Amino acid sequence: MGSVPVFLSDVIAGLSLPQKTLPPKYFYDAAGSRLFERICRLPEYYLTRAELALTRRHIGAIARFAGKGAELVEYGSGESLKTRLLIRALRPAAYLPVDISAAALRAATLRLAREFPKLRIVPVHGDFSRPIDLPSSKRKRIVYFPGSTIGNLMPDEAHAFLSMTRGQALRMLVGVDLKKDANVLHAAFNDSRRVTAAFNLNLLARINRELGADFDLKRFAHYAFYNAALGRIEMHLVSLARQSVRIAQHRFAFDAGESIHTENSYKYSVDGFRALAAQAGFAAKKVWMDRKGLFALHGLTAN
Ligand code: SAH
Ligand code: AVI
Repeated sequence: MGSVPVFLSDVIAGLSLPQKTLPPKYFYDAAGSRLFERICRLPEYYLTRAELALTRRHIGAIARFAGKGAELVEYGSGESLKTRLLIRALRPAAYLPVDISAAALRAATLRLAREFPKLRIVPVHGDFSRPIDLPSSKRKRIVYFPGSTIGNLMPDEAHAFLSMTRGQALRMLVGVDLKKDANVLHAAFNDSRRVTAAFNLNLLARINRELGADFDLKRFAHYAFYNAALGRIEMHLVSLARQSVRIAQHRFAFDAGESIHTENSYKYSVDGFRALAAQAGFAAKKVWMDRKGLFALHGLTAN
């Protein structure tokens, strides 16, 4: 007997929990990555614009902190948008984008190779929720983790991730969305064009496509709210009826109103994130923000 593919076993395990759950890393098939790129350009989704603005504004100081000529490792690189600013300023010896989305990684690598013909690009297709073996090198490395992707990890997962990267580089740049007015957060995850809803529902479409399931997408609705007590946006897919869904040889019953919890997006104050970094053995040496104080980029050094 062959082993059960990990996507299938993660889906079965998550939907068997009392609060049905799916890991957010599965959002990013080719369609999911394209939807995320559209989210980044939405008027309500301030995160990308704020991080781009702060990176442009402080690029000199960021480059001095990161140091020139090292290898630049980026986790969750997606379309490598902000990275272009860093590549120009740092002139890295190599760029190693790491992403679970083969499609996004391929497209970004092709685009960057055209834009920076002299840059050595070493794409790494992998899942950073497990230990990742990067190709060995004698060069110094800087790890870049923008976009507040760290906010999609539970605090214990964020701790495990930071502990892993601590063994890979002495310096890190981590982009983190700040706590703010819940209405601003709510709008960013409930955009009027419903692109975030499509992004959330694509997870069920992907399960149908790849695992031969029979989710009826019209019978699930996107639901996102700010959970102030836990400091996170929660995204759910809510069943609009009592129904049952088949996935491979498994069946899952849903009550009307029952949800699948698909994503958390934690928001951290500057001090809250510094405490998380300190627990993983990093000292937070620098922090840069956009003019509106929406987003922070932390410069960490390994203790
Ligand atoms: N850094 C980009 C993209 C952020 S979206 C930006 O700032 O805009 C999050 C990215 O992380 C996606 O490209 C997704 O495919 C990737 N990703 C999510 N979970 C992952 C995991 N467990 N391992 C590797 N990549 C992951
Ligand atoms: C990738 N990540 C940081 C996004 C976020 O803001 O948490 C994912 C996302 N989910 C809905 N909109 C965007």
